[in-house]
Amino acid sequence: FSKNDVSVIFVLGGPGAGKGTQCARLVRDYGFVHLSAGDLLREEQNREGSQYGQLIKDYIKEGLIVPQEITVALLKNAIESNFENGRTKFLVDGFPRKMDQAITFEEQIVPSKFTLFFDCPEKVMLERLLERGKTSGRSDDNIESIKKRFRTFIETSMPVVEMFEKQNKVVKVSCNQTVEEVYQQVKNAVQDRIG
Ligand code: UP5
Ligand code: MG
Repeated sequence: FSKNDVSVIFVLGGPGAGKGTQCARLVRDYGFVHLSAGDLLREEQNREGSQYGQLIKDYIKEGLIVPQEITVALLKNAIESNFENGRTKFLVDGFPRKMDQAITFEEQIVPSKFTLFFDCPEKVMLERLLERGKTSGRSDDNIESIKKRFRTFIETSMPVVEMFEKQNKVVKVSCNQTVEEVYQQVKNAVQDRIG
């Protein structure tokens, strides 16, 4: 595929802000392909014969950003195989969360149309993640890992959001409301921009 063949919306926000939940609704109503970078990494971690399994496992538990080569390659492959099946509209969820990834992806794969940014107080995210942790089975849904994820988000990922803001490519959604209320804002943002 080439840059003009596909369109990508980045979906960013802190851990537990509701990115995955809202992406699922957009898939249902607009036919996007949802690519969660975290899900792709967890899949790769569990893939038999993966040379990155242990590395991914360690990074996720520590709330650190996996080296971009791995994540960018997983996203590129996922876009490619979906494109071969005729799919062209993508929600890239939880990526880019470090400056180098943002630049590599937009230069080498495709520039994003815009970023949907979920703004959420840490206290709310913490409650959601601890609640989800009771059943999620995720190795990073525990208080130690969650604190590390929050720190990485502020120190490493927010600068990416700020860069896109300077380019006027961020639509901010306040996510401290019910799933349906948040989705109304999300729909408005997406409809305004994709017609
Ligand atoms: N919930 C959602 N919305 C709600 C609402 N409005 N009201 C009440 N409850 C709401 O939601 C979280 C929980 O909250 C759920 O239980 C939901 O029902 C409830 P969810 O939609 O899952 O939130 P999301 O923002 O997707 O949270 P997630 O935990 O997936 O975010 P992270 O960004 O932390 O996780 P991700 O999977 O993207 O990344 C995990 C790790 O992978 C990273 O920490 C990092 O180590 C690694 N990673 C990389 O290294 N590189 C990457 O590029 C990406 C990830
Ligand atoms: Mg998620």
